[in-house]
Amino acid sequence: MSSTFIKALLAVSAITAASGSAYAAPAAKPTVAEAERFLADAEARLNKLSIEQARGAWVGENFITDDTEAISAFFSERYLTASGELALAARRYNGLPLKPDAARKLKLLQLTLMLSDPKEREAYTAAQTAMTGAYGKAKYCPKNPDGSAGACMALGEMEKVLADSRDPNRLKEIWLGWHAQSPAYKQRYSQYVALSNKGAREMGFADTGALWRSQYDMPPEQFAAEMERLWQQVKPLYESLHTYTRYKLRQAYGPDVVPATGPIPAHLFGNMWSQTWDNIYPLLKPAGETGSYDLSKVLVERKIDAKEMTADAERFYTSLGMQKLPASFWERSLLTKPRDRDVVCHASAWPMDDKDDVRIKMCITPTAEDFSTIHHELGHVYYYLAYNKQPYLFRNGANDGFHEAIGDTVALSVTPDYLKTIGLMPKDAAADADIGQLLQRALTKVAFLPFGYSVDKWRWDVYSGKTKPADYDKHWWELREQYMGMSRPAAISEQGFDAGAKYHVAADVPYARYFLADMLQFQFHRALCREAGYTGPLHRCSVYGNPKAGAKLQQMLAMGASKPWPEALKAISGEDKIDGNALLEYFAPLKTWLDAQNAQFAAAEKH
Ligand code: X8Z
Ligand code: ZN
Repeated sequence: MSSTFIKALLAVSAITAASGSAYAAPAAKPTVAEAERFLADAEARLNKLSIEQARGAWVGENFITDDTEAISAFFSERYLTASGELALAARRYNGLPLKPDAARKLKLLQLTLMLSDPKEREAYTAAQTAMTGAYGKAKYCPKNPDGSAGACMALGEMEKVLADSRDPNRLKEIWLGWHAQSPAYKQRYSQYVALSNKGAREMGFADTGALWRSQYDMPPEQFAAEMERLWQQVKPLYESLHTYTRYKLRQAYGPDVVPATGPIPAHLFGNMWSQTWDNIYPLLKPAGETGSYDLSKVLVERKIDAKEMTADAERFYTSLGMQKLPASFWERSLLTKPRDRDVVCHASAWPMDDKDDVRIKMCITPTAEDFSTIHHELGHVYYYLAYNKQPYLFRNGANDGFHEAIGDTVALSVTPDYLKTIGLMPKDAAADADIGQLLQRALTKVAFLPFGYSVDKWRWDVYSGKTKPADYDKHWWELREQYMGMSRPAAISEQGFDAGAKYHVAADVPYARYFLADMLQFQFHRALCREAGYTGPLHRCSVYGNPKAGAKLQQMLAMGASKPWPEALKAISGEDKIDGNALLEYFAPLKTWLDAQNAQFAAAEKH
């Protein structure tokens, strides 16, 4: 008998003792009744520990100090210990003729990593909290031209420069300034990867990447193939957008900065990771469009604060028939960046307990981008509220892509007409016509696709050991060139850690979810618009104020993770496959237009 197995048995006895249930020490042959009691005890224990873990992490990310980091790591480790022990103990019941719910719970319980050595568990959780904290407090401190120390810049300020400046040298400086921060935790990351893999292997997975790919109700190889299938489906649309963007960037910055062929330098897309390009819409907008209506400008001019922006988003959800956010949401959320302390500003939504303590943490600025992100975060919050009656192991999204897609689905209904309805756009404002609006949307949704795909393609190779630390950047940029058509604005080095300059790599949050969400949100949007009886073009549909559509959404949200995700997808859309088709339908008029523009540009360049 291995020592880990003995530990698992001890853990099971400990649960029995702690919960005082009638559950006896495992007999030689497991029974269905024993498995059911085991699951009930496991859920009770994990539920309790998850609440402590959430509190520790909340404090850790809201007040980054050495002490809070230690507190956060302490509770994470306790959770990790329990979930690992329970995962191992759960194996005993595999193969029993359980009811479908219990069988599903047993499976979900085993989709985790298990580190049997307490020292390694401690090192693992400490590294994870430390990297999240390091990312949160990283700053770029440029020197003044005279060599003296200049003011340090936090990520938010740097993102603003990337969004607004059109000076390629300044853009490059800021881009490099941020990407110079992550090498500080590169070594820690590579050690963390080794520990994480060890934990995945103890549970029988090939590595952590395989564990991640196993979370989608299908074998991991099939999931990788699904991702590739989806990418191939939407790739032609991305290519049309990339080609058009190249022409426009060449016009703006000249041929010395933007080459006629090959990858485009990554600092020119208005975003630190070039994952969304909406900030450069003014450079790309169709001739004749005024682009004069600017939500960011309205928010600033009218001094609409973070709370009001959040309340506007809440109003969308209540218009669908959903509940008002609980008072504790408003009391406990962090909506603006504190002036006197470091926090993890990357937007997030938190289920704090098994009731309705839900919060968001976000450094809101008055921009259209943040307005949309608040809708995204509230999507998570309403999902938490909808499934909070489910048993612990089902209190989750149908898969993680569903969780990321809900708020974005709602934000697709934030159309110019809707903004007029709620008074955030003057009634007489001339919004750009269809193509302008679609282009704006494509700069967030279509531009994102290869980024969403390639982040975890890189991590899968890191976790499998195919990519070693000295090749982290080499491989990161191979993928970015291959999928996104972009290049690093300066030489690649063996010490570099550009992937670590992205929050989800530093904090070890899987990323395939956002790629899936990019497709799913259009499937959900199309389904809700149909439910609302809408028959026009998808990009003009808004389900604001339609409780019938709201009920359809709510029905799926309430299922949580209780059923395999294809059933949840079926409940809302009648489809049982994630598919790029709804996204392609939404953007079809833009694709035709982009291809015509690109043909004209190509013809003009020939002459
Ligand atoms: O991280 C997020 C959300 C929180 S789950 C703000 N997103 C991804 C990112 O910022 O990289 C939303 C879209 C992609
Ligand atoms: Zn999210």
